[in-house]
Amino acid sequence: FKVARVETTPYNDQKPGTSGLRKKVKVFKQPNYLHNFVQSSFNALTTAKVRGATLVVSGDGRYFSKDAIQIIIKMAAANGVRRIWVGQNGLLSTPAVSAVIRERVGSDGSKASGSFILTASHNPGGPNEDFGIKYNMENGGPAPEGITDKIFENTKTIKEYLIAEDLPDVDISAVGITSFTGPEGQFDVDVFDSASDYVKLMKSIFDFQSIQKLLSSPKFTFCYDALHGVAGAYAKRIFVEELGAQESSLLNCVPKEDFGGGHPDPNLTYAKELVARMGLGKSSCQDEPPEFGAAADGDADRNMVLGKRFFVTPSDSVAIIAANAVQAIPYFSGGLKGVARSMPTSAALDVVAKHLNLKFFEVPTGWKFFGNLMDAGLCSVCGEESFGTGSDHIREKDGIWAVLAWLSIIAYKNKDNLSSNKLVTVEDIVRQHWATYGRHYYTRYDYENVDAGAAKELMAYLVKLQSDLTEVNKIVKGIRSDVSNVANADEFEYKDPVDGSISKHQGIRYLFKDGSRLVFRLSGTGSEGATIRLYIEQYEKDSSKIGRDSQDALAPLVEVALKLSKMEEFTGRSAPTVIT
Ligand code: VG1
Ligand code: CO
Repeated sequence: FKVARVETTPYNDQKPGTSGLRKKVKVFKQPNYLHNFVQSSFNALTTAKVRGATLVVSGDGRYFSKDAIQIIIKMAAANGVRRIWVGQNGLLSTPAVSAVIRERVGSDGSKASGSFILTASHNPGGPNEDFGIKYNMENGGPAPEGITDKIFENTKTIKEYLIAEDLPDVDISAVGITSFTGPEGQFDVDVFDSASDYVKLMKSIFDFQSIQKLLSSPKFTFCYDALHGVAGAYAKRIFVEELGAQESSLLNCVPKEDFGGGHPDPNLTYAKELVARMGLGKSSCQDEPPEFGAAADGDADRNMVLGKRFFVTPSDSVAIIAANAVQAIPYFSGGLKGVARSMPTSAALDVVAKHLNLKFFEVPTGWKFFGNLMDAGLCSVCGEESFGTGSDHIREKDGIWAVLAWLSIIAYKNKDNLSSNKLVTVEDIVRQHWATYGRHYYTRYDYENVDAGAAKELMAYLVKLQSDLTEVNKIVKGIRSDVSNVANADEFEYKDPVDGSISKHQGIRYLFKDGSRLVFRLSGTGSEGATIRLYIEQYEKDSSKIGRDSQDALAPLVEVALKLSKMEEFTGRSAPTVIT
């Protein structure tokens, strides 16, 4: 093939957000839009990470992925990349990409040094929906801000990109290596099985035999919903073929370009079918619900865990995994190096860390901050309130890992009574946890697609308010006299303990004397308008008060949050788009 230099002009909207660049497909389809971003990414990397390198290119299979993969292959060839690895049909979950970068060795001994992941994660897909691209580094984690800032700078000045226009499209539906010859020698495209590296890694972490025993016990019933995302490519292999779950326990496990028209976000609003099957929500099924249910998002890095008629908050989930990991999961049998959560995630994990005397870190939203801690050997288990849970086995959150962690814990709690007909259920495990550590009532209100100007004004108003706590408390008491005092208010700022980098403006916090918190942030993953996220949390140690309905328990704080922020005045919204 030949290398063509193609002239181009910059776009001014290619700033990567919390997790890469996410835009409507029609934005990505503008002339050279994807090309500019890919070339800007190559230009942001050191030469050694491009020339002669091995890169992974794959994603959640959403609409436009197949076109994008062919474009990236041709551009990689022209930029001197030696090899491109592609999951069969272009499918690799985000955690599987991370695993492949860290674990896979090519037939010629090659190792990957980075990856383009093609996904807009939990955003819907299809011709009128979202596409996304992000770059992951040699450690298998998202590019740090230093790199994403450079990519953005490059997109603003780009003048040309390199492409092997005459390279034929590669058939990515069949496993195998295709070789080409370019001006600098050989270039290979290696299409490989999407699941095997990841399955191998999972088998090295968990005790598959004990999970298999649990799944084969008649008193334990199981259900998994991939929401037509890429998790489907793993669910059958792991849950059915390896662990012996019944095929009928898999819902929506055929990956689709448009996620079947749904919103591939595993929460109580969007995972409707699973929620009904689990006996939650209004339209619940007649049949006896399964004992355990879980769902994933489009790229399978998120998870929702449910018990029979019972919802596990993601903040509780990571705390419970941390509390039980050493006993229940062989990978952690030597102990935990430390634990970490994102700032808006509830403090349930903090209490476990304190109790078990573990190193603890609070980082800004987004997975890239956990990676540095893990690379430095400071953190084993981490999580976010946004249905993200994971560990240092890779450098991304991991939806299927979280499910296997929960199944391991359930298997462990039932190891002595699997033959009796009593089961220690998901709900039992969570209630026992609350009884030991106290309960963090928690809810998140999302206001999606709000006018961007109005959202900024609301945030600016809240920052301004913070300068005078006496005034804040006067307002708060005027709204509800039964909530505690605001003891502190700030904008969260993080200094990375490993590389010393500072991230500012990571969310506005109102911290109450009794440990309650209100947090306001703007989303960094949307593709249109602004999304305001409001996080509300209240800690209850008194065991007689831990069994309340969480929306009831939080009602006073919610009222304070909405009135204090003048939410309706600024946004015109009387209710959030989604409550989780
Ligand atoms: C959201 C979540 C955040 C998560 C991010 C990426 O970001 O709040 O916790 O890490 O999505 O998840 P934001 O900036 O919109 O609040 V995924 O599964 O979309 O890659
Ligand atoms: Co995701």
